This record gives sequence, C-alpha cells and structure tokens, in this order.
Amino acid sequence: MRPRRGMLDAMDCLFCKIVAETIPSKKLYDDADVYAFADIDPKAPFHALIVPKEHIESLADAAANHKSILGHMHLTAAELARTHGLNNGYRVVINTGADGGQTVSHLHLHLMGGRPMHWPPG
Ligand code: D5M
Repeated sequence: MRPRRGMLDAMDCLFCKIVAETIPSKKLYDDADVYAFADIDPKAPFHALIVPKEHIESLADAAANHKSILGHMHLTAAELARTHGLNNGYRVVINTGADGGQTVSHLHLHLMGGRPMHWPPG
C-alpha cells in the first residue's frame, strides 16, 4: 500500500523528526500531544517553539477538530513562560504561509521573551 499524501508530508517533515527525536533538539516540554524545544536561531534571549505532535502544516490547515490542540499549545506557552521566569511579558507568534514568514511547514508557535518586543513586526 502506498502512503497517503499527508503521511508523505509528515515523513519528510523536520519538526515531525524532532518530535520523534530522530533529529536532536533542546527539549523544553513533552506530553502526549505537544512538544516544545529551543529555536535553533533565537530572536530573543528565550525563544521556544511549541508544536503539535500531529502533523498539521500550518494554522491555515487547522480544522474544528484541532480546537483542543490549539488551546493546549497556547497554555503550554504560558506555562513555559512561567517556568522560565518571563515575568515581565513575552510574545507568542504563529507565522502562517509565505506572506506570514513561515519557513517550516509544520504548525508551530513561537514563544519569545527576555527583552522588550517592538511593534509592528517586520
Ligand atoms: O520558523 C521556523 C523556525 O524554526 C525558525 O525560527 C528556525 C527554527 N528551526 C529550524 N530548524 C530548526 C531545528 N533543527 N531546531 C530548532 N529550531 C529550528 P518559521 O515561523 O517557520 O519561520
């Protein structure tokens, strides 16, 4: 049996490989549904990526059945911010699609803190 398109995407996905720990990362959080790790190219003193273990390409590909995981990702961000002492505030960002600046096609939430953020972003 040939793998379905979605399975092919997941097999070729950098963040799926990080979740499966076949590519190393600095793990910050892990449970049944969500994985968080340090961004390899940090844009702030603290910069984590929070991803669903399920391969969802982007926020634009999320559906009604993803409500729970989307909430879980945000609550994980808030918990990581607490445990890493981001008491003065932080920023969460989901880059989506080409114009949104998304470079890795697996939904991920950026959590950045440890410095004042600027607005608007570039
Ligand atoms: O963000 C994609 C982010 O993924 C970007 O900030 C770099 C990060 N990245 C890329 N490869 C790795 C590895 N191997 N480990 C950790 N972080 C990584 P985007 O919103 O798609 O531009």
